[in-house]
Amino acid sequence: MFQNPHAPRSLALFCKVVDNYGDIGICWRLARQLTHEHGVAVTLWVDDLHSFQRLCPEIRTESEEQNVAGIAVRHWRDQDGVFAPQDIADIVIEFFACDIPPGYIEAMAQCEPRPVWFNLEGLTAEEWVEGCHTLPSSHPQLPLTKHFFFPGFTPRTGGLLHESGLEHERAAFQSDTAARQHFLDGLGLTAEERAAQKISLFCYPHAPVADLLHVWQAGDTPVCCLVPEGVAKKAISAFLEMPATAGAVRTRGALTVRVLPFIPQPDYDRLLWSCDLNFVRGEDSWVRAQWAARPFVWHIYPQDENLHHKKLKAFLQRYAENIESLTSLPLCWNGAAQAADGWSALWRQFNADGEKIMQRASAWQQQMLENGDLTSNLLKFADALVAERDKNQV
Ligand code: TRH
Repeated sequence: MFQNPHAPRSLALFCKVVDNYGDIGICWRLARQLTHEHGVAVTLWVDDLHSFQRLCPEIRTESEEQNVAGIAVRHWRDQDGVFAPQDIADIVIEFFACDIPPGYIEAMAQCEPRPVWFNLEGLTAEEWVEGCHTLPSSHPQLPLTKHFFFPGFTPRTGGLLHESGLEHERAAFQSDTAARQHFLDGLGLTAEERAAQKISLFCYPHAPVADLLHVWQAGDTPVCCLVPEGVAKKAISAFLEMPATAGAVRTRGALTVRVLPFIPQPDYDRLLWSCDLNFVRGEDSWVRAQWAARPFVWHIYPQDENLHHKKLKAFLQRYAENIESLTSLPLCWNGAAQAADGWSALWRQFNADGEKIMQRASAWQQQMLENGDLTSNLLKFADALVAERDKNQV
């Protein structure tokens, strides 16, 4: 097949939205970075345009094909059987082992040279990841090899998604009082709320939110809790004594709870950068909280047989060092331990360790930067596979 040597590399990224926003959140971030920083021609195949639109309001949910921010977005439904070798990208990524259309795979096998094929896996701090990162897996019938690519926290993994300008943007924003005030004003915060201890709250419905709200309400320090619409609905509307819709706000005791609209991804970063503490969940908001270099508490996505508790502990083992409250509060938040002395004592200790926790957040962020960013690491690995493939063909 004739290939124009000057044409940009093409890449197809397949995303199935299993649940919530993390799947498309991560794929959209990866697609933008590949396009904007590496000049790759990306086609993002996604099966749920409605979830996508919440993160990226430009998405038209009725469009089968659209171009957004330089990325070809295709609605992935039942397109099997319609692919030819010329439709196949140079690099193919299936996200979280989603099964890409069999017709696409068959067309991949007919390409000469064959594309590089990755399964981009989910993030975990467990040690086995290092042994599985970049492992090949041969297709049982076709002459194709897929490689596993694991994000991670060590140099022997693929690292974490991190845009090249992110560090500069974050530092500029965090040192610019006027920019922060402008941003928080735009979210409707009053001067009192801006001056309070600001805590963003993003978690799954089973988190013990009511316990924490109670502690903050009864505390001496003014706390402003910023919660996206739809999150912890039951506990939040009970506190507000009204539906937890965007714009709803109420102060009781030392605590003000304010419901925010779901904001675009870049603004969500700014929210994390503006807060003193961030409760985050899943995968993408968890990683963004780490890049914010601010204290955070992770609510892990629940799995059968409490498998997620193992993953949570693996992360805390790397992250918490010897700061006990940095382990005990997240364990209780995730139901992996009991708050034996109550939430008030847990919170008091977490606050008392504030300075150490802040320093740890910065040190960890610096350490993670040293692993390189996932997108560049993935392309480097793709280049190495292509070089090996071409050498074998000579
Ligand atoms: O939404 P999540 O729970 O997503 C996922 C999925 O459940 C997925 O199936 C699972 O595999 C994964 O978690 C572990 O949490 P996450 O990963 O943090 O994704 C949320 C995305 O939404 C992230 O990209 C940040 C973005 N976001 C905004 O853009 N604006 C907002 O206002 C908020 C609250 C989040």
